[in-house]
Amino acid sequence: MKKLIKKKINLLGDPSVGKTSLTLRFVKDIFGEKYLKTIGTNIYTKEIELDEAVLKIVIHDIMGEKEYTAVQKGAFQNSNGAIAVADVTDKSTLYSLVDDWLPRFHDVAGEDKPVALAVNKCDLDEINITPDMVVDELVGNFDSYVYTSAKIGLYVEQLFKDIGTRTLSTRGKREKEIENIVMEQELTSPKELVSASLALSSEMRLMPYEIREYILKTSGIDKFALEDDISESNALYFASALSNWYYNMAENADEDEYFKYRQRANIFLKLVNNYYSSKSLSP
Ligand code: G3D
Ligand code: MG
Repeated sequence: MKKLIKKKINLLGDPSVGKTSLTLRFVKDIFGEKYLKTIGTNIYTKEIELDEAVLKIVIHDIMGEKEYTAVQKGAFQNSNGAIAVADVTDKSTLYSLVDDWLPRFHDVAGEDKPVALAVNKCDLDEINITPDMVVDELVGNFDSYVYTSAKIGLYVEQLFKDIGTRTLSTRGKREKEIENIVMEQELTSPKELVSASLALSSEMRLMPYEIREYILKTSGIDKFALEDDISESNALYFASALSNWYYNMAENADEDEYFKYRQRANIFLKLVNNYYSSKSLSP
């Protein structure tokens, strides 16, 4: 059975940009039906099926008043991410996100929480927010953007899926950099595979030192004398054992830690793949 992971998402933006319409399109696949103008906060949930888990997103659709109220502040607490909505016919709604909504959200929810920008009502002809303007505001403000229409149901599903999966990638910047460096290296010998695995595992603070030393020992590799004649089977055993350890941890982890462990397990599998493909390319 797939693991159920719950994440809280907020809708941000000025009145009438389409926050409630996007939410209702996504959750109930309806548009324009009579519903009460949002008073306070309305909460909806929907499950998204992913490869590795089922993601249950809890959507908080707040009242569109621009004034910073206690209700808004409360709604942002413990949030995992947000969808920021602008109205494509009205430039001011984009700048209001950058100037007001984002700082308020990050203040309460935390700087590291992802925000996806939806430029909504793209079914209308009056395009006053151009892609150039969006790109100018993008860096440092939004993690992604998409033009949506709640009315005709364009890119609404993708929007929620995008922010949902972004709430799951909690790896730090440094760890991503290390992963990129390691993945770009050619690993043509068993020794290089072991060295790369060691470098990665010491970067991943989730693995206790003793565990790594134990796996090294059982694969018959002495880290302090990384000789050139490490056998291929020992090196593969070591990298796979690290991966298996993380997989087992994931199975027993709570939902916050689950994805971290799965990501790490996958990195070691990628390393093994990298080794096989470098080897097949080298003369
Ligand atoms: P809000 O929750 O951000 O305040 P709403 O916004 O979802 O209540 O939408 C405000 C108005 O914009 C509604 O019109 C709604 O039908 C319209 N709207 C929302 N999304 C779209 C869209 O994608 N395309 C178009 N053309 N209109 C949209 P009314 O007339 O009810 O005020
Ligand atoms: Mg609303």
